[in-house]
Amino acid sequence: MTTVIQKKICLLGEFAVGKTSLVRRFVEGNFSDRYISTIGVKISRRVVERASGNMNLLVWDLAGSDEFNGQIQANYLRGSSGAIIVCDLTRRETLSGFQRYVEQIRAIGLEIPLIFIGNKMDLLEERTISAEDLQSAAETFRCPYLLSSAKTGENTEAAFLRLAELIEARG
Ligand code: G3D
Ligand code: MG
Repeated sequence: MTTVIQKKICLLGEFAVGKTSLVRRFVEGNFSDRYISTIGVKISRRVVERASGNMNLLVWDLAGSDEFNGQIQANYLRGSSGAIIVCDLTRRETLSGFQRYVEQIRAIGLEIPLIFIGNKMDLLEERTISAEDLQSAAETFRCPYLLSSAKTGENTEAAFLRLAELIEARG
């Protein structure tokens, strides 16, 4: 019998950075198993095959507006085994949110692996955040980072799989 472990991960990032698009790519239509309307969260599921057994990833994504009060934020984060924090490489202000998200995660006592994603790497001409900017943010918080495109699919799966690896390494 194979063991299946279940892990919750959540997506964080300013409005329209591409969180939902990244999740959609990753779960490939296997979307919206559950929708918790009271807190505006959509939960999708994908099984990732790992050497140690299958990992059932429950991906939490904000369904509506990304504005919420502190209580919902805590409910959204609580129980997560990892998080993907996303910025939009064409909107410089979306990078400054990273610190806030990391602080919110730590404020509720979560010590979980994080991955920083600079999304929309396909929009080269419009890029206002460089790979070096992202790298330096990642170094500040000691997190791995990746540039991705939910549009082309580049590094989309890789980001989720990397997080799954880090979660697995934590045991
Ligand atoms: P959010 O869930 O973080 O709020 P969404 O963001 O996934 O809803 O994406 C916001 C918009 O950005 C969408 O455009 C989506 O198609 C686009 N988008 C997401 N990822 C990428 C990407 O990697 N490259 C490009 N070029 N666009 C992307 P619309 O026009 O549907 O609002
Ligand atoms: Mg969304």
